[in-house]
Amino acid sequence: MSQFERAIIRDLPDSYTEGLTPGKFGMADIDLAREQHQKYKETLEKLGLEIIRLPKENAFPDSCFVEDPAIVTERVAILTNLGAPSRKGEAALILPILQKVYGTHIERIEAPGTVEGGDICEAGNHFFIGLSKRTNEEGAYQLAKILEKYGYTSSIISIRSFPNILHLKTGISYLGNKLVICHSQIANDCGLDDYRKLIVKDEEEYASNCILVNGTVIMPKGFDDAIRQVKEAGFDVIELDMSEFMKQDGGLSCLSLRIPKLAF
Ligand code: CIR
Repeated sequence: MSQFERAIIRDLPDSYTEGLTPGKFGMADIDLAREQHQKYKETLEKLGLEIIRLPKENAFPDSCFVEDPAIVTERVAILTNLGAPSRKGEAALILPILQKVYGTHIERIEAPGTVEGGDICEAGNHFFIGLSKRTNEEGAYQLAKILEKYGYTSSIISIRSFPNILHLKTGISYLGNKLVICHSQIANDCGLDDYRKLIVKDEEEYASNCILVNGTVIMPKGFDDAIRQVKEAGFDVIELDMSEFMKQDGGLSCLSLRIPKLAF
């Protein structure tokens, strides 16, 4: 799925800077973050997506990272059970819009299973499920079963030995036609043996998180070698300044749920 019709986004809460972060890149500037979020929204619109914009939720500092409470596909939406205690309530917040878009075509990850959407990398009809500090074995098992029920395949990639990588998609993105862009650490995973790889330099690891939207790859600005590689692979690239999301450990994929044409 790289053709999308709609995207769900959520406005940044006033509490944005209180969200979870290792704090390696300093304190985020919320006004600048809101400007960057606006440009992100405009870019998705420019690429043909209708934006479903949800209001800010100040009680949940990380709630603008809407990718984590749900996984959306053309056949089903899956409500996750987030692994981070401060984010658990975000699933209930996203449910009403999923019900509006997907009707009854919704499945759920149940405790003690935990899954965060950032750990799930869609690659056509296959899904890589990342085992991380936020996604556990039980959650991965439940998700694999749900995906199978809807005709998808899945496999596991563990990122637990890579402390810099929060979610699987922090370290890998799928660009279609069996091509991924990823960290050098993840590139060695045998689950990726059948895939072509663009490997980002260690100092550009943040650029492993990018999104292919209707033929164009949106990438974080300032990661020149990664951007060059993606352009040389034949893609149009739009660069966005993501500095204030990087400070909160978020990337391009986390800021939206991108919905393809539904198959039902
Ligand atoms: C968190 O740690 O949960 C947020 N500060 C960042 C979430 C980023 N989401 C993602 O990579 N899918």
